Amino acid sequence: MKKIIYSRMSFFVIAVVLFWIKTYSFYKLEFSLGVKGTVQEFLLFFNPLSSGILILGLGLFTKGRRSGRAIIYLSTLLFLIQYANVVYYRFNSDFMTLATLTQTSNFGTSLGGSILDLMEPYDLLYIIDILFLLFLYSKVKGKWTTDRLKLRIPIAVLVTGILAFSLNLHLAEKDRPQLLKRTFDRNYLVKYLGTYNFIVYDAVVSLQNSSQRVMADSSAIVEVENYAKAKYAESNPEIFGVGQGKNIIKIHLESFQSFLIDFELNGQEVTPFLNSLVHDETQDFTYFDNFFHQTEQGKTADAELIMDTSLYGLSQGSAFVTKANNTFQALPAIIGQQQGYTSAVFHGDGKSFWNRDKIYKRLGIDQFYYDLYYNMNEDNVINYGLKDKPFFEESIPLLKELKQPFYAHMITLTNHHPFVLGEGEATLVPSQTGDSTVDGYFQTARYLDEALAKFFVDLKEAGLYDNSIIMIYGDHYGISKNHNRAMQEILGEEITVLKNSELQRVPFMIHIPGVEGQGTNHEYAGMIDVVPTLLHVLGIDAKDYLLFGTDMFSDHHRDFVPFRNGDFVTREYSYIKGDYYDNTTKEVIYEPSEEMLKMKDTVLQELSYSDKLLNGDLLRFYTPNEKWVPVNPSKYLYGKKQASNAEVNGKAEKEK
Ligand code: GP9
Ligand code: MN
Repeated sequence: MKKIIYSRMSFFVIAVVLFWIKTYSFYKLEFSLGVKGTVQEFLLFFNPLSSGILILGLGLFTKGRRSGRAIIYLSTLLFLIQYANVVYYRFNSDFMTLATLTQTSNFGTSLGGSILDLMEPYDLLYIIDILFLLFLYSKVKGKWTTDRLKLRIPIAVLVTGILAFSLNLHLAEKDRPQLLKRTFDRNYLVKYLGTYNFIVYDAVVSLQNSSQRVMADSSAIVEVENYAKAKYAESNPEIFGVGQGKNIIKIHLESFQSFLIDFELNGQEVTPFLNSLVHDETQDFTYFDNFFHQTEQGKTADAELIMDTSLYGLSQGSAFVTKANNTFQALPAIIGQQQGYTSAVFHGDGKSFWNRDKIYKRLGIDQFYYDLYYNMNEDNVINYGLKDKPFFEESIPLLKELKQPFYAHMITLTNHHPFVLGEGEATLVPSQTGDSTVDGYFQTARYLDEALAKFFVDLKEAGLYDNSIIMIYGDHYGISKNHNRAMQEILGEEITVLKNSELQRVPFMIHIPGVEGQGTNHEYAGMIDVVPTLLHVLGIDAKDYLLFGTDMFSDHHRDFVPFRNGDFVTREYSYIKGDYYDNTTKEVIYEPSEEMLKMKDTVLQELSYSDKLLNGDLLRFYTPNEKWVPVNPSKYLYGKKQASNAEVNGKAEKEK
C-alpha cells in the first residue's frame, strides 16, 4: 500500500488533482463567464481535467526522479500561462489571444501600462500547490526507481486524457452546436472547453490565418479591384449627397424577417409600428421589400461586417473573429475621415461577443457602448443580455452626448432565439403551434416593435429625429427550417425549398430628413449594397473603394443577390442548391438559359474574390484615394468605463 502512495503515479495523480482544483478556482474567482445551467456548470468543473492529464502526463515519459521534476515544471508552466491570462483579464475582462499578444502596439494599452498594479498579494496563494508538490517530491523521490515507467503506462494516461477531452467536447457541442466552427465568443470557448484548450484552438486558427496572409502579395489585389470597379454603379443624382451632414441612426432588428411586416397573427398586427413606417406616407420612409440577408455562420457579426464593409462574410466561422487583424476600409472610417462623423455602436451584451471589442477598432468605430454602460439588473436582462426597451431608453442620453454628425449603430437583442420575454411582457394573444420558438417569435417581435415606437418618440423629444437619417434592417432569419411544421401552420402554406429562400428576406428601410419617402421599393438587393448606398446618400462617390455591392437607389444597381453558399436570387429567378426556380410560377426551370448559367459563375467568382480579399488581407495593399488614412486600431479605447471584476460578477447573470 505504502508503495502505491509513494509512487510516481500517485505523485502524478496528486499533481493533476491540484491543477484541477486550482484551474477551477481561477474560473470561479477570476473570470466572469456567465455560466448557467447544470451542463455548463458541470463542463466548467470538468474541463481542466483533460488538459491536466494530457500535459502533466508528458512528465511520465521521463526517467526516474526526472518525472517528478518534469511534472513540477509543467505545473509551473501551466500556472504561468494561466496567471498571465488572469492578469490580462483583470484589466480587459477578456482572454488573451495570440492576436492580442502579437499586436505589440496594443499590448501596452491593453494592460493599462502597469502589470504590477494588476497583481494582488493574495495571488501568492495560487502557488501553494506548486510548493506542496515540491515538498512532496522531496519526501517521496528517494523511494522511486531510476528507470523509466513501462511505455504503456504514460500512453494509457494520454489516452485517458484524450477520452476526457472527447467527452468534454461532445457534451459542449451538444449544449452549444457548432461551438468551434462558428467561433462566436472566447467566453464560451473557455466556459465549455477551458483556458488551455482555448489557447490551443486560438493558436491553430491564428496560424491558419497568418499562413494565408503571408502567401498573398500586392499583385493579388489587381483582379479583385478590376472586378469590384467594373461592378460599380453610378449614383442617382437625385439622391447623391441628400443626407450630407445628417446623423445616421442604424437600427438592427435582431432575427427579424420581412414576413413579419404586415403579418397578422389571428387578426392581430404583429408589428404595428414598423408597418406604420412602411405605409404612412408622412413618415417618409422607403421600404425595400426584396432585400435579403446574406449572412452565414457569423450571423449578427456577418450582418455587421457586410453592412459596414460591403465584403461577404466567410463560408465558415466569423470573419469578425478570424480576420480581426485585417486591414479594412469600412464605412465608419470613411465617413469619419471625410465628413467628420463620430461612429458608435450600442449593444447590451458583453463586449467580447463576436470579438466586437477588437474588430470595431479595425473598422474605425470611435465608441462602443456595451453591457457595462447599461443597467444590467435582473429585471432588465433576459436571454443574451439587455432587453430592448431599457436598451433604447438608456441609449438616448448616450446618443445625446455624441458629437454630431454621428453614425450610431443600435443593435437590439430581445428578438433572439429562444424568443423569450419576462412575465407580463407579452402583449399578443399567443399562437398555439406548440413550437415554443415559433410561438415566442411573434411575441418578441411585437416587444421589439413596441420598444422601437417608444424610441422614435424619445428621439423626437431629444431633438435628434429631424436631423437624422434612420435606417432599419433585420440581420438574419429567426426561424430556421427546423420549425417548418409550425411555420406552415402559421403561414397556411407549404414551406418549399423556394419558399424557404423567399423567407430570407429581411426588412431594410430608410428615412432621410427632407427627402420624400418612396413607399415600397421592389428592387432586389442585399446587405452588400448598403455601404455604396449610404456613401452616395452622404455625397461620397463609392467608386474609389473596393466594394462588392452597388447603390440601391442607382438606376444601374445590380439586382442579383448572392448568398454565401453560392445560391442567389434575381428579380426573375432563384438558384437554390443546384436548381433554378421561376420566381413567378414557383416552378423548377429544367432548362436554364445561358444567362442563368453564367450568373451562377459570376456569383461564385464574386464570392471567391471577397474570400481572397479577406484571407489575403489584401486591403493592406490598396489605397482608395489620396484622402484615405489607414485606420490605426491602437487609437481606439472602449474600456474607459471598466468595472471591477466583482461588479461584473454581481451584475445580473446572463445566459448566452
Ligand atoms: C450577441 C448578439 C446575437 O451579442 O448580437 O448574435 P447572433 O446569435 O444573432 O449572431
Ligand atoms: Mn443576430
